Amino acid sequence: MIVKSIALIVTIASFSVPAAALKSPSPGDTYALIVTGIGKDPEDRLARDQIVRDFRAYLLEKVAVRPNRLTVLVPGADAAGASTADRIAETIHTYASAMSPADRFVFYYTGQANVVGDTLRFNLPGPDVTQEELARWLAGAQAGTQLVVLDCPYAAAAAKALARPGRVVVLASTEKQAYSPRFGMHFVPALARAESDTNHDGNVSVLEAFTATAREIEQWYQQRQLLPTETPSIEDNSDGRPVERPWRYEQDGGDGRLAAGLVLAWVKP
Ligand SMILES: [Ca+2]
Ligand SMILES: [Ca+2]
Repeated sequence: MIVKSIALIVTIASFSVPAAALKSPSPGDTYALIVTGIGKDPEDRLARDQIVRDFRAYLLEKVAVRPNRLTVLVPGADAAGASTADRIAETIHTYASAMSPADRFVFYYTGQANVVGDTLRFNLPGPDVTQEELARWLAGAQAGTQLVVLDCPYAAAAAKALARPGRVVVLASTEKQAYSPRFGMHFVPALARAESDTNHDGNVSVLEAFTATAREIEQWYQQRQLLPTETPSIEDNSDGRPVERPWRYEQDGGDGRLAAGLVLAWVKP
């Protein structure tokens, strides 16, 4: 009886896939959590708010994430929408309990962070969250494809803690870089822009968006004759060591292959 019920549900589910999902590069569902940390600098805060708005719009409109599978947590919101440790843990737990290996999970952190010892701490309202706590919460997510973006200072300090098979970890700065990075201001628009599709296969992979971002950041600092205070990297082969030039994965044999295959949305419908 139970077996029959499950079979029926599976049959119904397979016939009720919405049109938007058929266009998705992934057969499963996408879940996403965007978290903004606290920031003291008003200009930086405005920039991060814009990144969050743009990434949210991209996920809803281009990736066709269902609204009940997308959560944005920000400082200063009411209890349910606040970026506290408890709400982050709860949201990941709620999504994780609904996920299957065919699904995808996107986690994006933008805001301040610091390092104590070797541990990255995300600066949030209330207690900070450590890299170990985040890794432990994310470990419950069964989604076979995961994208974790740490758009914060010292990001690469968390590479080892967050590395895991099937997970692309995008890091905006090295473990020594203390300044708030520009990363998301380039990466989020690059994901949504058709011109980022440099191999002309009709989609923008995470690697293509990252490559465009790394070049734009390099140019931004060069044009202002400033020494770059941020060097982004990717860890996606689960050894915990990120590389700064993942577009060379075929020559170098390091990270980049998984990011090259990770496409959140087609550029052309
Ligand atoms: Ca492409
Ligand atoms: Ca690696």
